[in-house]
Amino acid sequence: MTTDPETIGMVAGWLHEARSVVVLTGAGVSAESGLPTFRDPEVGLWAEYDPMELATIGAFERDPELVTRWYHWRFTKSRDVRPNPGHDALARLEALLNALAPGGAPPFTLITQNIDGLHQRAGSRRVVELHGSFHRWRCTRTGREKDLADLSFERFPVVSDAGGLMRPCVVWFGETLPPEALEASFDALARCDLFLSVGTSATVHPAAGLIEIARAAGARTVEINKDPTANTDAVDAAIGGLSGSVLPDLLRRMDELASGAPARDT
Ligand code: BJW
Repeated sequence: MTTDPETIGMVAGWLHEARSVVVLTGAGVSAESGLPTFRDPEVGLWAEYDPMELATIGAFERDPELVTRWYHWRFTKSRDVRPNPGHDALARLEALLNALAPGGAPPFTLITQNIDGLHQRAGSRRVVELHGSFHRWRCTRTGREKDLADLSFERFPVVSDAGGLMRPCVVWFGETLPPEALEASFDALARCDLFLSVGTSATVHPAAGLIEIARAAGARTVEINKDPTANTDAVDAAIGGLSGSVLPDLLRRMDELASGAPARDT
């Protein structure tokens, strides 16, 4: 793991050269906005309960009030925070790569495991939500979906007009991922020549396996993470640090490359 300017300059060069970039993000990218990650010791309902046990259909069936409160608490927390410089840098990267290669296949795909919508709020346009979103909820009886804004959270759990419990449109353990999200991910990975894994512990599948698909397609692989993960020793470049600092740094280096200015050490 390194934060040395040489590695950052090298990865900025790869980004500048790449024709198709895929970025996979996890909870670490939203940490600097003030949202708890899954596997760091945390506050509120996260300190009292193991998030890995709440994110299951079994937990919802056993205690729908608790699980609904947890997701609603997470939504209100996310509504009250802002995207951080890491989210902003990824939105700028997308715009920059689109401007460098107008037309044809999209040169940038952001695949996120996060359900908080912060990438979209930062201005990212092409976002694949692998684990769904807590902005949409669906009736467990009819399958009909509603926007969170159209639901009342005065009582927990939330019951639909049809008498079914409402659950967030997120992917819990043992559930399959949205087929359209998987398809969009596989499409992008098949043509990607640079893959970045950012702020994820890379422990949950199938997201954790996407890096292998990118590698098999011939892509260079990069990890940006606060702590080492199972990927750290296998990637072409591992940058240890906070995504809210490393990503803006990479963008600055890319701007310098795009304007022809010599890259300076930061
Ligand atoms: C920073 C930072 C900063 C902090 N800057 N970095 C193959 C092998 C083994 C098991 C399986 C397998 N295939 C399937 C499975 C089973 C299971 C699984 O993966 N289990 C593992 C635990 C072993 N997978 C599934 O069940 C999936 N479904 C599936 O495969 O269906 C087919 C199937 C069905 C039935 C049987 C078999 C197959 C579904 C997985 C759904 C995951 N859902 C959750 C909840 C989503 C809704 C919600 O948000 O509540 O997704 S669990 C949770 O983990 C959430 C996250 O998206 C996901 C990943 O977590 P993430 O983002 O990596 O967060 P953290 O906290 O783990 O890591 C944060 C990292 O950031 C850390 O490394 C920090 O250091 C770092 N960091 N601040 C940079 N500022």
